[in-house]
Amino acid sequence: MSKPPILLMGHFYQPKLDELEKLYECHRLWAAADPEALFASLADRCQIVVTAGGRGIKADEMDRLPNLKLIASFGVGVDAIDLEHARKLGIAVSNTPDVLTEDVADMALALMLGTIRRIPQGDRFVRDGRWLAGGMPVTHSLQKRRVGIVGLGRIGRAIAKRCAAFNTEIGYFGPNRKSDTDYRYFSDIVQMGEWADVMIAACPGGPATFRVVSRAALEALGPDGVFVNIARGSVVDQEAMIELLAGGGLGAAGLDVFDDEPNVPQALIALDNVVLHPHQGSATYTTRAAMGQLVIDNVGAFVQGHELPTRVV
Ligand code: 8YV
Repeated sequence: MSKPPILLMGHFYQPKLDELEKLYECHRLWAAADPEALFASLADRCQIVVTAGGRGIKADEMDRLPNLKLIASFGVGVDAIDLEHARKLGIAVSNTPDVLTEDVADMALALMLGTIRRIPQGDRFVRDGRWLAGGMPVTHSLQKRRVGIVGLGRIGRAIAKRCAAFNTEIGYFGPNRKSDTDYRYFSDIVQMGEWADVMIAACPGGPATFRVVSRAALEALGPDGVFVNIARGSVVDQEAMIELLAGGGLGAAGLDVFDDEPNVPQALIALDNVVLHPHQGSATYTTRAAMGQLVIDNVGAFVQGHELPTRVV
């Protein structure tokens, strides 16, 4: 039996990509000498696209594959996929939730602690030999601070659980109050900024959360405030954030995600009060393998006519 064709639009965890390539006739868009010709050659027979969270798939790309029936994405966030268009065309979309929650939450805590206790700056201090001339300046503490989480979904809750172990008070902002927690709810992010010492963005990206962490929210967080982002660059007003960090209006930031990755503005790189990380929240062997397996499972379920294990649309 011939292998079903798949258009691979974004690279993902190599060992699982290798497995997928053994099972299907895979075409790597990023390696194609002529991407247009590849789309054209697959147009009448390709039902499956596998993409990565950051790459997604645009409406016009879906249009070029008139037989497309499944978009299996490697990642929980589906903000780079035009979901409305997929819905309209009756194309199913799957993602990789749950398996990455704990690692992403760990990354939020690592960034929060690393930013407040200035761990990378300390590393540079030792490497540069500056310790020999005297001790590193003292830092702020996380103890007894207030942490406001933007988005109390799966990842937000995993972050809150960890924050509780660090003796912090926990609040959250989101569209709805959750009936099953006692964490302090804010329906207004600026009010949460006024209350919080640390704000952690953990909400999905996309139009509903675009720039939800506004200039006003960051100003409310204030000169001693710390902003952590493990969500998407789009959820924060990056320009305002850089201005406030540079001018002392915001204390510090720990960032795993950015607008227009992997292009990080020089103005942000130049700052000493930021910890920067190259979108690695889910990037551990175990989690990436589990995410890749979910992609394979969703594709397999589609081919066999079964319900998708993690369907979004
Ligand atoms: C991945 C992510 O890095 O799951 C997500 O939404 O942002 C990350 O886990 C990304 O999707 C891989 O492309």
